[in-house]
Amino acid sequence: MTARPVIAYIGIGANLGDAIRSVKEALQEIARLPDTRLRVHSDLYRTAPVDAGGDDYINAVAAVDTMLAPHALLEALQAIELAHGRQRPYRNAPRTLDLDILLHGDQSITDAVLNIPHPRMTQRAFVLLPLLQIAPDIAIPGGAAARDYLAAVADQRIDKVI
Ligand code: PH2
Ligand code: MG
Ligand code: MG
Repeated sequence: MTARPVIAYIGIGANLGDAIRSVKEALQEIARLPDTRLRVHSDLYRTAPVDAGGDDYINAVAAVDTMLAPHALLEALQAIELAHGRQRPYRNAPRTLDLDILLHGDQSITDAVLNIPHPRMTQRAFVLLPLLQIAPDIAIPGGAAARDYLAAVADQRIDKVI
């Protein structure tokens, strides 16, 4: 039997240093991950921090075809974060680069290191808008269509980077 790739969605965020550059580099680095192909990525968005301080964030979402299992993908993404000097002094601290697995096929996973679907993704315009840009009809496993969550985040500032 030959394994088939699944589509995973990765949330990308940065609000420390040259955030636009970091997000663009991260997209290239994601495209180079083993056993993984970048399908498409959203535009870059400038967003107000949610439950966090510091400067505005730059956010985007990437869709990949990947043969990597969720934990292997997580490790690969954490290696990219580290290469960008990611530090974790406290929860939701400003960061040079944050790469979150939002969705991995239709899987639901809850363990010590992974929560998929990402537990807060439906409450965040900086995830929902870029995700819906590249996957307008996507549904959240165990939840509703992603677009159904939009109205509740309408007050969160998000602007396309031009
Ligand atoms: N990430 C957080 C907390 N708050 N706010 C914005 N606008 N963008 C983010 O990527 C973000 C955030 C924790 O990961
Ligand atoms: Mg995050
Ligand atoms: Mg993270």
